[in-house]
Amino acid sequence: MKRILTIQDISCLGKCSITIALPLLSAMGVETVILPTALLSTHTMFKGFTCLDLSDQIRPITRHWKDEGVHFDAIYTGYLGSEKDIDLAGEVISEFRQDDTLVFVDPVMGDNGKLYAAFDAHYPVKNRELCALADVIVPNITEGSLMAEMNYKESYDRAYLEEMLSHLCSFGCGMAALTGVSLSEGQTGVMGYDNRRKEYFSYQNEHVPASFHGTGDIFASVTVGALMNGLSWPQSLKMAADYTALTIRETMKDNKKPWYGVNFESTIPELVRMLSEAKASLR
Ligand code: PXL
Repeated sequence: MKRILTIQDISCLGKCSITIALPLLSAMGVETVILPTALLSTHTMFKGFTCLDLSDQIRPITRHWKDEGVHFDAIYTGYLGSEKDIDLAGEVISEFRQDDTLVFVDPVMGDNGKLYAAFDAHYPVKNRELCALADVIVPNITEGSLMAEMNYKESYDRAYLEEMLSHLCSFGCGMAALTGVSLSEGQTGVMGYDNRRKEYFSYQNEHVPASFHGTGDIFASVTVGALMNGLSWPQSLKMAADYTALTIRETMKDNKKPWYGVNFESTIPELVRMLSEAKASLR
């Protein structure tokens, strides 16, 4: 069984980060080791959240794992929350990366053209350094534009996305995918770039007119889970896009507060079905 280490926060209420990665990756048949960087009462879009910084635990925990001689097939980082935690995640990557370890970075820091309130203008520079260590990165357009130092555009063409992707890969990662992109009216999906093969890939679904917290974490978790199951880069991005769109549609039936997150619990059986169908096509 493949084993992933995921480094992100635990937000107790408001589904995101580890409370999404752990159930989805487990459902996809991947052992998931967690390294929580902080314990929050809720994610940071709620008012009045509490936050216990756990970063002083990272070195003692990983030292213990080193003594155990543990091997990770992938290291997946998500929301880190501070520049110090980005540096610590970089240390963990250098310490545990082996030739067969996939380093997957979701540089979570903003949306809709803006950095999240907790971060200042230097945070994207630090995230770019972390992305340079990665094999795969999955920013949204806001995060991509901040790291590539390009203007954020609400409406754009394929050339804008291609320029952003090749810029991002020029910092060092092997593959990059921009999430939440619209290549034609009424459609939303993903556009990826494989820097080794110099190949672009895009996949679009009908746009679902709703916005929920945590969909980026759903997309990232399913992509890395699919890659761990032996699916190709385009197959993994397609599955992540389809599953994210399906889960948003499912959540729309339940008229609750969008910042509580999506109802992925109801769509896990479909994820398992999609994965086994895709794996059967590999045989
Ligand atoms: O879903 C990304 C995320 C994860 N963790 C925390 C967050 C956010 C986005 O705002 O606040 C704590």
